[in-house]
Parts: sequence; structure tokens; C-alpha cells
Amino acid sequence: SQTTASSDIQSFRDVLASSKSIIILAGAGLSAGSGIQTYRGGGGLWNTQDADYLATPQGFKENPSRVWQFYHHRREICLQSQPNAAHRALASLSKLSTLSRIAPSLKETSSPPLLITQNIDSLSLRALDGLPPAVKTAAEGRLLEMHGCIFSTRCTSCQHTQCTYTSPLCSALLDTKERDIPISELPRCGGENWSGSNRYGKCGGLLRPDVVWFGEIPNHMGEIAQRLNWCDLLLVVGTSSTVYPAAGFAATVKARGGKVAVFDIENPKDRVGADFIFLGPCEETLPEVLG
Ligand code: BJW
Ligand code: ZN
Repeated sequence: SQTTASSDIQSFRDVLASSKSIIILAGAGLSAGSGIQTYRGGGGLWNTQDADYLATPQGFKENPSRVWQFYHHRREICLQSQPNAAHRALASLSKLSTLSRIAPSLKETSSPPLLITQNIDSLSLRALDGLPPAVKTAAEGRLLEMHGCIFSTRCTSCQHTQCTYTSPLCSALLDTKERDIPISELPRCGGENWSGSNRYGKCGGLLRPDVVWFGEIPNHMGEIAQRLNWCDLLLVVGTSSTVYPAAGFAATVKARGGKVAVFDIENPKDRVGADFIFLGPCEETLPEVLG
């Protein structure tokens, strides 16, 4: 059933204040204000780049060189980008001082709002911790990167994962010209940027970006399902809601009687009926509405 969405800030704050379990689902629009390309719509990455070749396990198997050059380029962009006002507004939402001001009823609950981001740029983590973005533990229980992280690599042989913020990951990727890099010169497990002394992580296997490609199961699905079960308010920020399973979260929350608030520059008709809609760049609407 289609509801008429409200854009009234005060009524939204009233709902926020009485909510006991808040989830924020974020997508590429959250980082658009930081200069990071979205995937779809005008200027979207998948308009000029083929996701079948670049964001599937098959594409990587077929041509790991092409995929690595693509991710190296985007890694550089992420390294040069900074969290924007929307990242900061969401980060401060998870601080108890902010919460008790705008949502007094949340004080008694032990868990702060959970930010589930589909973005791989680490900007939400950096907004939580400040630079350098190394300490994942500070984000525990507050942030889930469901499509992985562009700074993390995973060994295709031993599965060892590692987070590295230096660039390039190996000298072959320094080359800006597109070329066929021999597989032996691509990032390898225990290669140039490897440090540590685990029994894993030095097997020499081919590394891949630790992101979630089409056909793969997103991270943290168990925890996400559990939190969605209890969620009484879902904020949907800057996602086209075309990619599953994230695209189904709003319907899940609605089906359990929760409310949904959308923050986006547009509101397509086929979207699940939102209770609130705040149209405009989220780097403007979020600070204003959560103010
Ligand atoms: C602003 C703004 C501003 C702009 N302020 N707003 C047929 C039917 C149903 C499902 C399938 C199907 N065929 C295949 C599938 C499954 C598939 C899928 O959903 N495909 C669809 C395309 C149909 N999904 C999968 O394969 C997923 N896995 C899976 O389903 O496993 C099975 C499973 C089932 C059940 C439970 C668990 C598992 C995996 C999906 C992996 C997605 N990977 C990518 C790439 C990540 C790595 C990389 O970046 O290289 O993830 S694709 C890309 O899309 C990326 C994003 O996270 C994801 C979502 O995009 P997002 O964030 O919504 O961005 P946009 O660009 O689409 O939208 C931007 C929005 O922002 C717009 O609304 C703008 O208006 C707005 N905006 N500027 C506010 N300033
Ligand atoms: Zn390995």
C-alpha cells in the first residue's frame, strides 16, 4: 500500500525520538558530495564501465589485470577524497551525546544506531574515527560495510584479508597506461605491501579486492537480518535501491511495522512507500534534518 510521504522535519524528529532501533542504509549518493561517482543515473560508473567484466567473479577470472587496474584507479580516488557533511551527520548520530539530544528515548537502549553502508570507500569509517582510518574496532556495532572495502584485499588461495592504505599495491599498478599485466606482477599474498607474521598471508596467491561482486553474498548478512528484525526506523540514504539484498531492506522494515525515511536527490515511483522523504543532496538534508 502506498503512503503519502511527509517532508516535515519536526514529525520526523518525533518519530526518531521515540524509535528504539534505528538503522541507516547508505548507498553511493552518500559519497557523491565527496566527489565519488555513483553507479547508476547520469554520470554513473556503470554507464561507461561494464559491471559484467569489472564487478563479477567471472570477470576477474577472465582478466584480473583489467579488474585490478580499474580498482587501483578507484582506490586512488578514494584515498584523495574526504568524508562530507552527510558522513559527519551520520557519524555524530552514533554518538550518545547527539542521540540524547534528538532522540531521548534511545538513551536506555544499549546499541546506538547501526549504519549499514553499501559503499566501499571507507568514508563512513573515516568520519567515525578521523584519520588515519585504521582502527576498525571503534566502529564495532555501529558500522557494517556490507559490500566490503576497496582498501582491503583477499587472497584467492588462503583467504587472508588485509587492509592497506598505501598506493599502489604493487609496482605494476603504478603504470597509468592500460596494459596486460602478467598475473605474477599483480598484487600477491605476502607481496610488496605485506606485513605481519600470521601463518596465513604469505602464500604468494593472487590477491583480489575484498569487495562484494555481483553473484556473491554480501558481508554480515546474519547480523543485518537480526537487526532488521527489530528495526523500527530505517533511514535510506542515497541508494537507488536496485541492488539486492539491500534493495529489499525497506520492504522488510515496513512489513514488520517500522517506518522508512528516504534521503535522496530523487524519489522514483517504484520505490517502497516511504513515510518520510527528504529530497535534495544528503550532504545538505541530513545535517539539517538531524541538526
Ligand atoms: C544522492 C546524491 C546526493 C546521488 N545525495 N542522494 C534479478 C532480480 C533480483 C536480484 C537479482 C537479479 N539478478 C541478479 C540479482 C542479484 C544481484 C542484483 O541485485 N542485481 C540487480 C542489478 C538486479 N545482487 C547480487 O548479486 C548481490 N548478491 C546477492 O544477491 O547474493 C544472493 C543473496 C541473496 C539473499 C541474501 C544474501 C545474498 C551482490 C551485489 C553486489 C553489488 N556490488 C556493487 C559493486 C561493489 C564493488 C565496487 O564498487 O566495485 O556494489 S554494484 C554497485 O551497486 C555497488 C553498490 O554498493 C551497489 C548499489 O548501488 P547504490 O549505492 O544504490 O548506487 P546507485 O548509483 O545505484 O544509486 C545512487 C543513489 O544516490 C540514487 O538514488 C541517486 O538519486 C542518489 N544520489 N547523489 C543523495 N548528493
Ligand atoms: Zn594467501
